[in-house]
Amino acid sequence: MEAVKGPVLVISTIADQIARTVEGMSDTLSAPFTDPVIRLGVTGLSRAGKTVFITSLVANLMDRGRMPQLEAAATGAIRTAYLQPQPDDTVPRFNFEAYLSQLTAPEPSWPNGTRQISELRLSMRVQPSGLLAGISGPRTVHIDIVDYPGEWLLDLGLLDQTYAEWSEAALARAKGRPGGDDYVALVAGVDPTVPLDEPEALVLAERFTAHLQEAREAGFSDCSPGRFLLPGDLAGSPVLTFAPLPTTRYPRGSLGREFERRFESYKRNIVRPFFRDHFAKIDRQIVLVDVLGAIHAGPVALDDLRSAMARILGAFRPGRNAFLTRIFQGRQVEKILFAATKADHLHHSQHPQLTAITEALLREAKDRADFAGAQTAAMSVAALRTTVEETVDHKDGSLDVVRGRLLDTNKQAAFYPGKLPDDPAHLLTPAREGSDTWLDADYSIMNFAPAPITRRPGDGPPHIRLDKAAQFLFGDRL
Ligand SMILES: Nc1nc2c(ncn2[C@@H]2O[C@H](COP(=O)(O)OP(=O)(O)O)[C@@H](O)[C@H]2O)c(=O)[nH]1
Ligand SMILES: [Mg+2]
Repeated sequence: MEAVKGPVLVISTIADQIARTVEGMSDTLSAPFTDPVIRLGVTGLSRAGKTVFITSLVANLMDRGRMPQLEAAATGAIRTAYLQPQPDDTVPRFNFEAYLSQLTAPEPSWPNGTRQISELRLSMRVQPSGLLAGISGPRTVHIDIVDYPGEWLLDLGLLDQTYAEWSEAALARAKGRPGGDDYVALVAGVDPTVPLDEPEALVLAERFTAHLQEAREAGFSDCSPGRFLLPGDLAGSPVLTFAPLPTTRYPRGSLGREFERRFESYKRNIVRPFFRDHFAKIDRQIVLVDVLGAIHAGPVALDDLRSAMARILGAFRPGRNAFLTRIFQGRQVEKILFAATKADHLHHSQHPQLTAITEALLREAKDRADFAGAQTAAMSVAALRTTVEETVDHKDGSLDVVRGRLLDTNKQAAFYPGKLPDDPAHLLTPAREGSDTWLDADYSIMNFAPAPITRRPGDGPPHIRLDKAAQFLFGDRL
């Protein structure tokens, strides 16, 4: 729980309330006269697959030939779908056209990583079916897709922490992780009570950031504060120039006191505005999770993914946090879909196991809370299918594999990632117990290039279960 700690906090509290109230008012005033809007949040840690997901989803909603499981597409209720200017002028637009042409070029390539929030409005003309079909004409439904880094959700936990609590936890987490021991050793030689020296502060922040980056690259998920990995235009600013230090009483003007102040500033100027201005407006949410990538990185990475997901899910339980309760004002995210991405790395005979592992990863977090009534589901998806399935002869009988073009060599290869267990506990238990390696199996991963696509008219890019995901997320509103 967050305590009211001083005048600054009270002011920002009032600002939060005013922001929500003014907005709430304009919502009510204009609601009956405007078309329905669904704000769909798309999140996931970096490289989870957000950009590819949004690009393929939008392309497949515009050309609906591959969307049989989306009811409104199958029945023909969706007449047309088209892009429109988004409602928020200050949020960067999701660069749909550029990403789609990259993915569907004669020599397709993956889009570059994105490091900030972006938005896209897709509007659909929908002809109501059933009782209303005869009386009412087609109506327009807008889907505002908001792409934001999952790392930013991890930051919610910071709001409940003091600088000392955060420092202690961050130093403990760093131990044994890539670059972490170096940072801990560096800090051991630092006296946080000495007067602040800005070059020294910068070195500490840079070294701590480098450690977070290395850990992320090695497959760790919980690498917060989120803006340290994805700084955008804040790179180098004082609000990101802090790092964990040994806890003690920091005198006035000392390094420790200044880092404490900047930590509070990070919470106030970065974390809170994101939740207030963006997160609190989301109606439906998809959380993309690279479960296969974490399994490949090993038990420690898988357990870290589990705990990061538990913290991310904390953001969807407004009742748990005074700040969230205030900004949500009784609203809630109505549906949350957890999607294991890149399922085209697996033959479909293994998709049920992948989905079961995804469900189990989230179970602990789900059991602790009811998500205040939000409906949740887990699925295995591939936003862009890069492989075809094959069954090949193998020394122990036949083997279900996938075949695709490798990213680094450009060669075609058949690939079998290893047998995922039917019981998710066979992975999650050793992960929780901190095993260094998987005991009875080795899970490999290959990076496939997007395959050149020949599309029939009316078809979007090939995918796995995007239509099912769309049906869950907003099918009920079409
Ligand atoms: N095989 C396959 N790879 C994918 C898929 N989606 C994403 N990827 C891979 O994951 C990388 C990161 O995806 P991206 O959408 O940029 O992730 P973001 O950082 O969450 O936006 C891509 O460059 C691809 O290599 C998919 O559906 N199938
Ligand atoms: Mg992206």
